[in-house]
Amino acid sequence: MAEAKLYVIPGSHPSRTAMLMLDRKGIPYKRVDLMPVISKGILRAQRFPGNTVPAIKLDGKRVQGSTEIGRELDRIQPEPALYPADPELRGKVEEAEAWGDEFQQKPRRLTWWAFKKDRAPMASFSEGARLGVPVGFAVKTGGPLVAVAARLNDSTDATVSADLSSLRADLDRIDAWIADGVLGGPQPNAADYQIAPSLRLLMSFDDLRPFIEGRPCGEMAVRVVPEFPGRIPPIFPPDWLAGLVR
Ligand SMILES: N[C@@H](CCC(=O)N[C@@H](CS)C(=O)NCC(=O)O)C(=O)O
Repeated sequence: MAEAKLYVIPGSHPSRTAMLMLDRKGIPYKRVDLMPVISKGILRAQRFPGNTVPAIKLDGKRVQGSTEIGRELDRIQPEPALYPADPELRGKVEEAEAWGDEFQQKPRRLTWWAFKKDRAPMASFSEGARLGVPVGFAVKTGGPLVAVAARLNDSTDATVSADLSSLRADLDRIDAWIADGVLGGPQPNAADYQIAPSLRLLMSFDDLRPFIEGRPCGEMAVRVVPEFPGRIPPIFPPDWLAGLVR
């Protein structure tokens, strides 16, 4: 197989999904780190159909989107399988995966809101990345880029406070899937790889980690994604977190 080329943004949770699935398959790949927002033009120039990461060139084929990449990996190399063979369980895993693909937007929106308030923690997400410019410089000059990303992701006080109010219900749902054996099995499936990086990104918030790490979903996230860069010191108004307190 020709070498795969994976386009990512440092700290991007669906990019981590793609990396984990490639690692699981044992498919070697070259990682190309892109700067957020600027990534859009580069992906277009590389003739990808959309403008988001993860995007991969695999045997000359361009595939974009973490879910689509999972399906393509299983197609070109069926073992180890990312989806269960049992049709009923596969249906449930696909349902959890599709939900996880939507759920991604919540940690994304929260993160851009936080970076709009304080760009300093951005540097911690670039651990191990090769951006082509010094990370400190990128953070220092990144104000306009963060403003655009926050606007594109609708990261406002209203959306972010609402996201936090409904987060406990999201965690309950993930825990229920774990209790049902849809998620959190001995070998991660495509839905584990989809949802765990979102949880890890949420856990990079000092404000949110205590509400996740003691739960089955927190344990699953750390097991599936042992390493995830980034740390965001307390930033949310305490009353926005009230819904998370049991
Ligand atoms: N649901 C898609 C979403 C991909 C997505 O929105 N990726 C973000 C990074 S997490 C992106 O490329 N954003 C463009 C930007 O930040 O400029 C997937 O799983 O691939």
